[in-house]
Amino acid sequence: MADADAGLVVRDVAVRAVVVPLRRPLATKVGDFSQWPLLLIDVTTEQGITGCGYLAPYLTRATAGLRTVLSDLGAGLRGQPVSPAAAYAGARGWLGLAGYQGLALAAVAGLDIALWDALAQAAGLPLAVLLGGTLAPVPAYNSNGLGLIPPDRVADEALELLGEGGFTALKIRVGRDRAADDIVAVRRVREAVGDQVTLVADYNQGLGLGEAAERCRALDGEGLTWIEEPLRYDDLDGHAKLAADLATPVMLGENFYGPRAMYDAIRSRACDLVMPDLMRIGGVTGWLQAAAIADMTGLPMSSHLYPEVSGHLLRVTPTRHWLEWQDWAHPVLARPFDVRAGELCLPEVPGNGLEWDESAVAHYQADL
Ligand code: SMN
Ligand code: MG
Repeated sequence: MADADAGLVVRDVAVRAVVVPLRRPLATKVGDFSQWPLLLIDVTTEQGITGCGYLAPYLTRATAGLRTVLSDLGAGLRGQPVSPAAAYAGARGWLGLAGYQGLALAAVAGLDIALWDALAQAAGLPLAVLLGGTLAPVPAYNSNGLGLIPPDRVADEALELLGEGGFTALKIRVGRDRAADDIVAVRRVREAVGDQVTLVADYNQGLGLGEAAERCRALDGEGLTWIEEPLRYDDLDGHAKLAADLATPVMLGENFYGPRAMYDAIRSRACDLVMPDLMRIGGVTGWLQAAAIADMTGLPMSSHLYPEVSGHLLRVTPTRHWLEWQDWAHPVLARPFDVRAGELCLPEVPGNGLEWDESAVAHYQADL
């Protein structure tokens, strides 16, 4: 059995760009989003199985660079056995020279997601099951709205968001020009949804340390389950000061570039909770390493974006906490995932369950 593998050999890697509209444009402290660029990644194999994944680089102008790295790394996979571990390790060598974070790691993640999908399809198992878990539903909060809108509109939007899938949890963006408006917004949402609903607040890195202490303290008594990214994401010392000062847990994670960055943040006591982003943490392989770190250090772990694949991964995350639900890729999915009673339902199909709606892909195709 020397060198036995899954019996799949990579034929090619295709990357296509689409830009889809957001049903509900989202204003945040890091930017306003009305459309969402996606890179769709297809790893074809000699055996006829195609592994799929997508990356969401936020900005159309970030897309071309990522696409170039994906194509470069993808070319190196041609003729190789489908082995995410080998591809990840191989990329590490290259990244040691090109830089381990940013677009390079994102590209590694995109290929890793598609390679794991191919493996799971070849095994005839849903990804969560291949990884040793089950398809039990995953508790989710609705993150599809409650951007930086005027406080007099938040109550109606909060109720709408709860109704979109029987949700019991929501995220509200904060960081309005006037601190008092954030408090009013949070209180109006709370009044509208009642005490039983879980509410989390996201500053999207919008504050400086001085004002953060004051503004986070002012929100500390509002019954929030977490306060997310009050400061620039890499200000670990600043976050550690806030985390020590606040009763509300501080959440970081969507900007952890690789599992080691998460480990560093935890060791710095910069956060009480973690929520890696599938792209930035390094795909399925990076996520699994991060999940082990969260387990060893005892931190609850949630997801950021990528609800479809993250849903599978949360099933095998020992300290699983919340799935962040956004339906932003739905316009190009042949089988959008469902949320019922506030839980993500993982489809009973082999692989990660991503499948492109080809006519929609043609419609939204973008020359990026
Ligand atoms: C977020 C995600 C994607 C775009 C803008 C803002 C946000 C989150 O930080 O956590 O959902
Ligand atoms: Mg966030």
